[in-house]
Amino acid sequence: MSEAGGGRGCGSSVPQRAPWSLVAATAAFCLVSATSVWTAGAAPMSREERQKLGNQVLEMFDHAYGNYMEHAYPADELMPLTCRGRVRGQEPSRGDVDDALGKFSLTLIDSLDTLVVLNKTKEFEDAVRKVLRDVNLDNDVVVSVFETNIRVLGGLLGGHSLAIMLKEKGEYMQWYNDELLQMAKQLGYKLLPAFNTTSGLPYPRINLKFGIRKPEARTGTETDTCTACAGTLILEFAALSRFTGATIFEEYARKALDFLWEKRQRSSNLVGVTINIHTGDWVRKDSGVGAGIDSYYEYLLKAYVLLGDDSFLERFNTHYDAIMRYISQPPLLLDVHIHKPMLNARTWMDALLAFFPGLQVLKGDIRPAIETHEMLYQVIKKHNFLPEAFTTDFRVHWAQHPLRPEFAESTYFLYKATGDPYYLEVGKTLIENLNKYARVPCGFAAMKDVRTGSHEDRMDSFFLAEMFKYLYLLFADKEDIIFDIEDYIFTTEAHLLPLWLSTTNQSISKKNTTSEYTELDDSNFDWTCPNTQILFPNDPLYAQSIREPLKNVVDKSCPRGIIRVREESFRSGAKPPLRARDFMATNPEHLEILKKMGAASSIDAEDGLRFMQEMIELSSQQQKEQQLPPRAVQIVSHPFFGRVVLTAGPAQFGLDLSKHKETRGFVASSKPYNGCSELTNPEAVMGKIALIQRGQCMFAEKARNIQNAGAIGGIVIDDNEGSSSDTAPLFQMAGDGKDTDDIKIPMLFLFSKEGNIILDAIQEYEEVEVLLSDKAKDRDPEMENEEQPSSENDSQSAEQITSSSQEVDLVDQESPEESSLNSQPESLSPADMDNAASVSPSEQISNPMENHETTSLDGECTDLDNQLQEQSETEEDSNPNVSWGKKVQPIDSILADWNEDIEAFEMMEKDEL
Ligand code: DMJ
Repeated sequence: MSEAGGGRGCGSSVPQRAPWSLVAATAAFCLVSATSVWTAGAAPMSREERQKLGNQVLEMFDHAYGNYMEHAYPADELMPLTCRGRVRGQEPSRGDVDDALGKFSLTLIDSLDTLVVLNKTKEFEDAVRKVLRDVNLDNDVVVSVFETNIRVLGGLLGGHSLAIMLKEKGEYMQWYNDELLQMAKQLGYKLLPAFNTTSGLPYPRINLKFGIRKPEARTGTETDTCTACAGTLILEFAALSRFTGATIFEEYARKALDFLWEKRQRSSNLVGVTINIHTGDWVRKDSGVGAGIDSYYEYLLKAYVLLGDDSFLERFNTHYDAIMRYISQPPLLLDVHIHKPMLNARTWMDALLAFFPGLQVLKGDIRPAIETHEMLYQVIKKHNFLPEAFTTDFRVHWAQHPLRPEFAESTYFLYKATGDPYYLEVGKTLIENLNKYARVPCGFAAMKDVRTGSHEDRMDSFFLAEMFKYLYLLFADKEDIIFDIEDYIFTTEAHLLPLWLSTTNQSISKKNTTSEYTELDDSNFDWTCPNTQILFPNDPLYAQSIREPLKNVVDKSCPRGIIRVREESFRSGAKPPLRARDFMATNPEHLEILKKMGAASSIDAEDGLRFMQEMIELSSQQQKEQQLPPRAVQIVSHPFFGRVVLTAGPAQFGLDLSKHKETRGFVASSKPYNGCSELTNPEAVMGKIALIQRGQCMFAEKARNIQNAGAIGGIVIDDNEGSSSDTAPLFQMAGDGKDTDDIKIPMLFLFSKEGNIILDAIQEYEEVEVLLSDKAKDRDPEMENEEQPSSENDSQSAEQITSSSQEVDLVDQESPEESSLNSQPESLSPADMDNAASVSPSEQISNPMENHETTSLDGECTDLDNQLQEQSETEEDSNPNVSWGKKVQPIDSILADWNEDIEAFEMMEKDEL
C-alpha cells in the first residue's frame, strides 16, 4: 500500500495510514469493511455467485468492447443498431451530444483503464499500442472542453497510471516509456487556449487544431458555460502537472475553481447551473446536484483527497452544508433558486444526480445516501432503467436512458460502506436489465424510451469507462484485481489516478489559490474520516433500517403536493395558496386571490410567481395531451429474438395499441409500395404486417388498402432518406379528416433509418417477424433458453443487414402533423443543459416523504389523492403526459393577461441578484 500523504489525517479512532486511500474503494478503509460485519438482513451472497456475476460482467464488457473494436474502431463510438462507427459529420448532427466526438477513437481511450481493472492486461497492452499508433489529437473538430478533459485526457492519464503500475510489476508493458503521458500533455496544451478569458473560466468548446481565436476555429464566440464544465478539471489537470512537472495545467484549473467559488451566491452558498465566462454573472440561477453542476462538487471533495489542499475541503463543506439545508429533501434532491433557496425550481429530478449518494459516502454522510439510493432504485424497478428525468411523484419526465453509470457507481460505494448484500442484489438487477433490455446483437444500445423499451443507435463511451468498472468491482474480492484499487482515486469518468500524486511536484499547490476562505467559520467542518462507530452503531442492519420506511415510496407516492416553504404555515391553519390546477375563472374567491398575488407581501408575490409558472406548465401540458405517446416495433425473429426495438410513431386512427394486446406477425412489402391503390399482391400481405412507403396519398388511404388486402397491421416507412428517430421529433400519422372508424388494424410509422433495419433484415433473412405494441415485450422464454448466438456471429449478421441498401424512389410528401413528444434533449451532459432545463419550470413539488397533508398516517393516499394517483397511473400507462389541468379552460387568455406580471417578476429576480 503506498502512502498517499495528502489531505488531513483520520481521527484517532481509525488506524493511521494514507487518510483518503479509501477513495477508489471509497469506504473500504474509514467505513466498514464490506463483508466483515454482516450478520442478518438481506441474505449474504456466496463467493460463487459473486464470481458468477463478475464473470457475467466480463462477458458483457467483451460484447460491448469487442463489437466496438470490430465494427466501429477507429471511429469514436459504436452505433450498435446499425453496427458501425459513429463518425462526426457523417451522421445527422445530434447537437451538443456530438461535441464529445473528436475523431480520436474516444471509446478506445475511455476504455483503457477498464481493461486493467477487468484483468484484461494483454488487451490493455494491445489497446495502448493502437492508441499510440492511430490516434490523432490534431483534428479540425470543435469539441467540448469538459468532455475532452474527463474522457480523453482522463482516459490517457488513467491508462498511463496503470501502464506504469504494470511496468513496475515487471511482466507487462515493459516497453512503455510514458508515451500516453506525452499524448496527454499534447492534449493538455491543446485545451489551454480555452482558458483565455478574463475570468479564467474556460470557453465551453475548442477546435483541436485551431484553438479558439483563429477564424477557422468556428468557436470562441460563446458567452456561457455550465458550472460543471468549468469546475471539473482539477483532477486531470493537476495530475498532468504533477506527472510532468508542467505546472501550468494545475494553475489554470485552480484559477477557474477560485473564480467559481468567488461567484457563489453568498447568502445561500449555492452555485447556479450556467455562468457567463466573461462577466461571471449567473445565467441560470437554479441549483441542484445533477446536470450542469454535479461534478463541480465531486471535484472539490476529490481535489482535497488527491492534492491534500484544505481549501478544497472547506469549499466542499460549505457547499455541502447548503445542499443539505436547501436541496436535500430526503429521499429527494430538488433544485432550488440560488437567491431564494427555500423555493424549489423544478418539479423533476435528473438521472445524473444518481452519483450523489456515492459522493455522500465519500463524505461520510451515509443516511441520506441510503435514502436517495433507495428511492432511485425503486424508480429503476418501475421502468427498468433510470429515465433521464422523472417527476417528484415518480412519473417519467424525459424517457431516454443512455446507459448512464451513476447509479451503479453509488451502488458500489454504498456496498463498500455498508457491506450490505442488498447492494449486491441491486447490482444483479442492473446486470439483468442491461442484458434483457439494452443488449443487442452488436453491443448495448441506449434506451430511446424506457416506457416503450425502444432503442437508440448509440453506445456512449462512458458505458465502457464506468459501468463495467463499477459493476465488476462490486462483485470482486481484493484478490480478483491485480493491483490495489485503494491506491487510486476515481475521476468523474471513473478513470484512475494514483494517490501518490499528492506528494509529487507540489510547488503550485497553494500559491495561486485565494485566501478568502480563511475568513470562514470552519467550526463545523469535519476534518476527520467517518468513524464506523458513529456510522454504524454496532448495528449491521443499519442500512436496512433506513431503507425500510422508503420501501414503497415510489408506488405509494401521492401526486399532489405542497411547496415546502409554506408547509409549516398550512399545518398551523393558514390557507394554502391557490394552485393553477385548481383555478376556476368563474370562482370570485379565486379571482380575488389572483388580484392579491404580486401585490402585498413577499409570500403573495411568491404565490403569484408560482401560479404563473404553473399556468405555463399546464398550457404546455395541454398541448402535449393532443399528442399520442410513441410506440414500439420489436423484431422478434432470428437473429434478433426481440432484442432490437425500434421507436415508432403512432397513428390517430386504427387499433389503439395502448388499449389492445400487441399485434405480432411477419412483414411483407405491399405492391404498389406506396399503398395508394388496391394491392396487387394481396396473397403476400394476407395475415401479415404490410410495409408501405410514405407519400403520394393520405395515411388513412394506405391503411384501408392494406386492410382490404387482409393485412393485420401496417408499418409506414418514411421516404426521406436518412431520417431517424435519433434526430427527428416523434411523427404522428393524422387521419384524412373523415371518419376513420372503419380502420381496425394498427398502423405505425418508422423513420427511414429504422425502416431500413427491417427492409435490410428481409433481404438477409426473408422471414422477419415483428411485434407492434405500446411497450416492448420481454423476450419469449423459449428464446431466452436458446443459446445466445456468439457476439461475432450476431454482429456479422447485423453488419450484413446494415450494409445492404434498399433502393426506394422518393415521392412527393404529404404533410401529416408532427408531434413534439420526443423533442426532448438528447442528453443531460453539462454541455447541453441549456436545452434541458428550459422545460416546464414550476414549483409545484410533491415530496412523498414530506407530504403529510395528502398522505394518511399509514402512508396510504387519501381518497382524493387515491383518485389522483389512479389517474396518474392510468395516464402514465396510456399517456405519459399526465393531464391534471382539464378543468382550467381559458389558459391562453389568462396567460396573456399575466405576461406583463411575469416580466415584472423576472425583473424583480434580476434586481435581487
Ligand atoms: C460521464 O461522462 C461522467 O460521469 C460525467 O461526469 C457525467 N456523466 C457521464 C455519464 O452519465
